[in-house]
Amino acid sequence: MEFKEGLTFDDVLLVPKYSDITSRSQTDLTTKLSRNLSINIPFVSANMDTVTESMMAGTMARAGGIGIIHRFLTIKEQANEVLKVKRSGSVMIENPYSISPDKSVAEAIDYAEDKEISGLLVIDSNSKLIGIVTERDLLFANKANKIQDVMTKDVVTAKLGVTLDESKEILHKHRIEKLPIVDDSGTVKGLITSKDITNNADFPNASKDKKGRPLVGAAVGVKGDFLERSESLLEAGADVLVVDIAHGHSENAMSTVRNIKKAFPDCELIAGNIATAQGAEDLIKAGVDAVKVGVGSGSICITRVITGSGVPQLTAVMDCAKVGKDYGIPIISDGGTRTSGDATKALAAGASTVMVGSMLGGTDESPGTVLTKNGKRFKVYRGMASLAASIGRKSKESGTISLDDDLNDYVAEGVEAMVPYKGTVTDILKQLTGGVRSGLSYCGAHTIPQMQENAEFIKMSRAGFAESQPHDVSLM
Ligand code: RVP
Repeated sequence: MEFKEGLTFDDVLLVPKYSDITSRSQTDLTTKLSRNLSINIPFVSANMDTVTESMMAGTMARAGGIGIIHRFLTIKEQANEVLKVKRSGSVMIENPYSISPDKSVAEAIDYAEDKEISGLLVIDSNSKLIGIVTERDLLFANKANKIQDVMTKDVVTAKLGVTLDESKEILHKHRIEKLPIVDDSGTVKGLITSKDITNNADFPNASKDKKGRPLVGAAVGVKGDFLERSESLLEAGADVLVVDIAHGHSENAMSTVRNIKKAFPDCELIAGNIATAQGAEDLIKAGVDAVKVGVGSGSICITRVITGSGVPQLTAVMDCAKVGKDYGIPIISDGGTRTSGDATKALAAGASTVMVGSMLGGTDESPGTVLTKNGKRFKVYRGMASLAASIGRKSKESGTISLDDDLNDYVAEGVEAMVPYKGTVTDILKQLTGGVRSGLSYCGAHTIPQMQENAEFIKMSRAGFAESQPHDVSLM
């Protein structure tokens, strides 16, 4: 039996090369997420229930990356999360939420809360615009009142084809925040909001689809409802689906990929996780548009402890990237990224993007509440194969968890943990992308593909690793 050597991020450094870069802004982080989809920074937020729902995905896309909505939601809930991302930040919302005039104020408040929006268009039975209700109209209104009694009736509208500049002028002139777009017969065709216009200007690097809407991905499993789920997610506008299974080099994963591709040939499809060249090749042959690499590298993952299986992340990425390059299929390094240096090493080793969990958990945009313990603030961050995540899933499926359920039957491959509360993910992404841009410069590269050509790794000893950390000083 042969032993193969496996290395990970802390085993190596990138050898500095001559660089003509004088400013980080001369570097370009545009990269391929999958065969037909590009993003503007190489970061993807993990499809985990303590990392990515619509808030995280929207922020990731605004910053130039992408988020993958996790799959531990009902199909309707998950599709709704996709829809929320799609509707945030597009210049014109195509099917704005509306309500009929005979509904009550209470119903309008519930509906707006459910959709996380601040106003509703009021339309008659022929879809003609007859009013608008915003937070201001609803705030102190009697909840039993009808919408027609509280709505604003004289609505300022614009015609289909109105330009962005014209819309801004109208919004400013009338001191309003929402501009419904109607056709000649007064039928609603869209909605432009001041928030979306500002978003568009504030986030020039955002990852967008052809219609100018934020990019978003969503995960599906390999059992049960995956085709129905895929259909709903694609209908809601998901730009890419991710077949999510711990052991992606399996018949389960391959057949799921083939079935999704057969049912939805145009669907951009990522699958994983795998950690070997053969795993990558088999998924590529099954039809994927990108391969997600990482077995046991995640911060909350104990697969290697429980099963003894896995490949150190850097070697896994290098092996898979060789195959990816042969087939023209991008590789996503998933798990074990703790610093921008780790991300740079993964990219230099051949990954096109890096999926991140723990670094993005604990932020304002990650699901869950902030907890205080011993005066410090935290958020829960847990493995999707942890006991807590499994209990969460069970109680979601059956509405409750019974004391008779034998939890000892569940062999967890993940742990539940807490990560420090970190504020907004936007700041974290600034640090991550800034670090990677500098990393490119140290490799004498302006782009990620150039860095992959130029990169030279040097293996280091324990002493080399110790020297790489702050040492012989007291940290403040
Ligand atoms: P990290 O960024 O190191 O926190 O790793 C995140 C990754 O860990 C996820 O994208 C996923 O591949 C993996 N993961 C998630 N849950 C579990 C588990 O319970 N074992 N592992």
